[in-house]
Amino acid sequence: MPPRLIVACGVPAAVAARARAEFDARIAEDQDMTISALLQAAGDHQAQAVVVTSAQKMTAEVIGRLPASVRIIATSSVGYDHIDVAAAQARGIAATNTPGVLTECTADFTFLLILAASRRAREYGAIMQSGWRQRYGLGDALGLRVSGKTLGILGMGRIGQAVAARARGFGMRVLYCNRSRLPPDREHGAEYVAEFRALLPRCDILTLHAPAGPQTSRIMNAETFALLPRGAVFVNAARGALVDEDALIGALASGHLFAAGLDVFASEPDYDLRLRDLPTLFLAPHMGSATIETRNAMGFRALDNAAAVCAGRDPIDPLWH
Ligand code: 8YV
Repeated sequence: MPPRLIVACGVPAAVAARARAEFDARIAEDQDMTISALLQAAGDHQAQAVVVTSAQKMTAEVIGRLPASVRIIATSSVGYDHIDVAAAQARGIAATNTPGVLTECTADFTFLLILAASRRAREYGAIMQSGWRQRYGLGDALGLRVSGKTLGILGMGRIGQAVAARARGFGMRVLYCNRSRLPPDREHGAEYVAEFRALLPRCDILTLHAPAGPQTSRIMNAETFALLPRGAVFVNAARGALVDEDALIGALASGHLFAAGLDVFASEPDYDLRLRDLPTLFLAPHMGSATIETRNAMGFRALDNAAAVCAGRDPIDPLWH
């Protein structure tokens, strides 16, 4: 008998096809299942494995209501702040994520945000949408040069390192802040700055790649934005919980920040619409990993984890040991 699986989130067709071929699978149609639909489906199907996305909050309460048949929660994401891992462990339910497979596309997207914010992509797009028709003088609507600038990276995990590698191609000087210094072969020529507050005044551009959690909650706030030099560019493709959005709005509205690029928000999808009204803020709807190749790889990796645990093997990407 193939293992019983719930895919509670919308996945690419290739991932759904593989889930159907290798599991006795129930799969969310176009939309992610609500938590109550997920619990209902898991109970009805006596699921052994549940695949979720970061939009589905697997709190201790939700995990406590999963049927006893469930042996693994496999999230199709690298971030796992939406899963109460201790609660899963307490019930002996494996929890896994998908590290590695989304590193390159998320780093690419970070550069999209850096370039779009610095080079005023949102404003130029709006000008073209409205028909253009009026020449700009050589001194009008100017952006900021990216190449050769100093880039600060908070969080030098896989994605931070991939951003640092790309920054070298732009001739940038890279500084990073991380819980600990990396071995030199993984630093990509970047300079370690142990103190976040010491890093900030040195950044022309700051990008966040740290996980959400108590230590990073609203790490960008009125005080830390003020420590960036006037005219800095700020980018976040990690988690919205790292940013006090009131403080970001203030820093953009006052002109302290030249521009910003956000792929993630404190509240998703119902993000704070005041952000929409800031022309120097380039916005994307949490799409850092959203390429055909990467979303397939993430889904396949979640299925690999589910298959391993259902077959009695260790998970490939365990979140607890
Ligand atoms: C996903 C992400 O798009 O991996 C993560 O942590 O935030 C993104 O890659 C999102 O979580 C959907 O699962």
